[in-house]
Amino acid sequence: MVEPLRMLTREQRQRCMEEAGYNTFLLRSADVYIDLLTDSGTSAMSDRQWAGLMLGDEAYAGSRNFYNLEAAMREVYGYKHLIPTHQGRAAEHMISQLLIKKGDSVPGNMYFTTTRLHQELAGGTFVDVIIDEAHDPQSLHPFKGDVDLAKFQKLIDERGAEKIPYICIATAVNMCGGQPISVANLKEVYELAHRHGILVVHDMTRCVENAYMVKDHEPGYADRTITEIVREICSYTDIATMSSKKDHLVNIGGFLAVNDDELANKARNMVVVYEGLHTYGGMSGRDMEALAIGIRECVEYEHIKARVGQVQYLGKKLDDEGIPIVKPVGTHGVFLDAKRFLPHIDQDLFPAQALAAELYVDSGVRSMERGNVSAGRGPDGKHRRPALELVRLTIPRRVYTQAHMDVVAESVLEVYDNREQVKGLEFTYEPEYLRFFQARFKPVE
Ligand code: P61
Repeated sequence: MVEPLRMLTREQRQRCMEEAGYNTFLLRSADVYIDLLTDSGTSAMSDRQWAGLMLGDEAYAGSRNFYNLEAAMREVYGYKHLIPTHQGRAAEHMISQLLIKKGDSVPGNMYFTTTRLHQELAGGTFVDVIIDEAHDPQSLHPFKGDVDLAKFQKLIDERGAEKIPYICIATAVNMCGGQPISVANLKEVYELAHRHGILVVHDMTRCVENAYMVKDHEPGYADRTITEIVREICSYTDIATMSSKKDHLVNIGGFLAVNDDELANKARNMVVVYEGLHTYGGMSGRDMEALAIGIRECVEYEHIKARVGQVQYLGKKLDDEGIPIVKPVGTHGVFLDAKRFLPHIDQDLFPAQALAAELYVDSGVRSMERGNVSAGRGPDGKHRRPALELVRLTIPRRVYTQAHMDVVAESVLEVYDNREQVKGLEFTYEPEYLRFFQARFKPVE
């Protein structure tokens, strides 16, 4: 399938950006030339997946597509039970409500927006236990997703294990650039957690991408298949939340996976309240079929190599030109370092937000802020001012060509050359939850 692209003039894009309140989430997609907002639900499905859509069994209960999905999940990831959901945050909501009590601490290898919000809404407090290198865009550590075991141990000593229901481990950590966790580190995390009766919840949204990096960089894994590595990663975790809109190459879908029978029953009891019956959880039968096929396709080596290779291509191009980016380049996008790109803009005037807006005005390329706006306000009511102030150029899977990447790189260079002219932004509307999605801004004169 092809889709015509429309190229607006610079003046038209300037007007679109003003109307969107300087927030790329509020642009209309018809006004975007190359859409690197996200890799979530934006990948292209294969011929096999489209064929799967024709096999939808839309029975209310017990659809055969559900059983195909369950079998595919067990084959690739190895968890025992699958509770389907319409997307990842629904699984996060359920597991947070089921396991977190008011006053609990929930450690994790860097926050993710929706994950942390659901932990907070359940009464918990997120505690960052990722290694310091993850917060440094210039550190070349190959596994910036690793947990600092001393930080985790300190939290256990200070709070007591009974106040820590689980540690949340993301693979291919989104907020620091799509950075992998090593299998060796994860195994140690699992052993430490289990010595204290703490569960390990795996945000496996981009686990396959993480497995590819393990194969490429971690000693001892070069000859293992992607599926073998994914299975080993999952074996050091107890529960998984999944947004299938990423690795699984579908436009919508997700699930919660658990090994414990009793917890599975509780989650099934909850899914009927919020999502739908436990054999569809918000997805249609045809969605589940395309998803089952996507699970098997995404672990094919040629696919994942090409996917990560395209991201690395854009990263290298920008790095060669001296553009400040997060290094090493991760797996789902290239992240511009707005603090070094726009050093003249204070972080409370949202340099990454301003940079994403400027890039769109320059060329129609849509990206996403991942900095002070995304981080939100802390308990003291102040902007969190995270160490990482980034703009994410996220690459959908199987959609764009290398030529598109070249256009993106050209535009970034152009904006870099004129960076002194970019101004900071201030809020004109700030929503209470996940403010970055719907916030509006105006330039500060
Ligand atoms: C994304 F700006 N990610 O990266 P759902 N865990 C992880 C995700 O990456 C993720 C979810 C859980 C998106 C969409 C999105 O702040 C934002 O299926 C590691 O989106 O519910 C989603 O899965 C949630 C964009 C989400 C954002 C939150 O573009």
